[in-house]
Amino acid sequence: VVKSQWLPHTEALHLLPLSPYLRLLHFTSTSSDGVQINTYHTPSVCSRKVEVSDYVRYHYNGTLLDGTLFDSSHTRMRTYDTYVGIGWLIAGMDQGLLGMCVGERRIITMPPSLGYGENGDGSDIPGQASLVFDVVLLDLHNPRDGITVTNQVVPESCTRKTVSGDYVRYHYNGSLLDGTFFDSSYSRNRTYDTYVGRGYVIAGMDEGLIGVCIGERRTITIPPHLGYGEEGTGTKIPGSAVLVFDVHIIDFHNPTDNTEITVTFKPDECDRQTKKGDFVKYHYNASLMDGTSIDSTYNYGKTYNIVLGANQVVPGMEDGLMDMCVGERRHLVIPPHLGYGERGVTGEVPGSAVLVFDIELVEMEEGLPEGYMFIWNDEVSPDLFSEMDKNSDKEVEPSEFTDYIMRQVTEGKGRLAPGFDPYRIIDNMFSNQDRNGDGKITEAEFKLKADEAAAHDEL
Ligand SMILES: [Ca+2]
Ligand SMILES: [Ca+2]
Repeated sequence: VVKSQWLPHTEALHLLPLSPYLRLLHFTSTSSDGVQINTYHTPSVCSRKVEVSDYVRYHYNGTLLDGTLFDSSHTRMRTYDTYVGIGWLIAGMDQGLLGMCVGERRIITMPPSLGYGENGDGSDIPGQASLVFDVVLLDLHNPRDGITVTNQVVPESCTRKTVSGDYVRYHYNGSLLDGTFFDSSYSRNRTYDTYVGRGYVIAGMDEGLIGVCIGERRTITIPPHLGYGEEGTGTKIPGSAVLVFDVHIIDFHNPTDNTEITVTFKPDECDRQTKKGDFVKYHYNASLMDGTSIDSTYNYGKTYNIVLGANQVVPGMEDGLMDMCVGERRHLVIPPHLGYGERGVTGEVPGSAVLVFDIELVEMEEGLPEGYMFIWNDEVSPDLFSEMDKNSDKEVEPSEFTDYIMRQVTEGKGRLAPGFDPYRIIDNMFSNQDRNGDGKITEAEFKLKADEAAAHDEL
């Protein structure tokens, strides 16, 4: 019965030679009582084909054999989303979609027995109608799927891989399975930054970003139940969509990280190692983990000079310059909480960036003990006040005070903290002694201060 109703329609094809899909039907091997499948576009890549119990999203035009359109997902502007092969569809579609690739276009022709049978469906599909569906498959997954990681490019050197709780900065291009682009961090010209494994991102991404190396590239394919589910999100991610993220890991760190110090060159001779308070002169090359250069003292032809422990550089650099010999070279990896933090430096260091410094200690000047800005190398003169009071008017003026201290320094009897403006130090010393702030130090003021200092030393 089915066969006899099928055949007359085949004749009808010859009457409509210009219709493109009908022309294709000429080349179809006819199995007159089954589903006919004509693939007229095959995608270049097909990693997977529709199997029984898969969930698919597709567009279709449904026509009768004479070309009458009875239904189209295109006109509704939304895909048809369904399980395949488990009776959710008319039998002809349940069969006809099997083996299909994402991006494939095929014409599925079915006899009425595999469509809507004797009674048809509503007013559009008459009884005993053979049906022709022109289908393009957009999406495919199985509810049992996990994420898949493909196209991995792992850098040669990878000493560490992300674990849950790490903070990752990465770039991504996001697309649907059919290639439709939906989002890119590159378009915003900044990385996406997040903790991984902590539920801040969709479950599939949380999982796909575990075990990555800095510099690694990978494609993470995420089924909807690990993505945006049946609802989708925004205007670009439809419900039940599989998501494909091409990611590039820029850097990552853990909030518990310390500065990583690798000695790359150690001089044979090293009399003394740097300590807090030392004035150090060093060269550096600064870059990001992806190799982007930030700055280099070599460009300026002069060293960077700081006092260690005086908060003149980021904490990670303070760490990296400690216990170092002159001539020594080090490779430092500084996590953002010991660098420029979440804010970074506008135009130079992105927020939350891990920094890489290659440093070389060129010179050091020993600092003073903590809390001191001036110390005596020799015994203090018992008659300090009158030595300072050059014009013997029983008052020490600023110029007398400054001249005296500078002379002690020049003669090697005393020492000022290195790395600071000596005149500012001396000004502070003077103010300290000038108790009533009248710009002169009297003998009484001087003695009071000396007694306090002595008492302090005893403690
Ligand atoms: Ca005087
Ligand atoms: Ca005074």
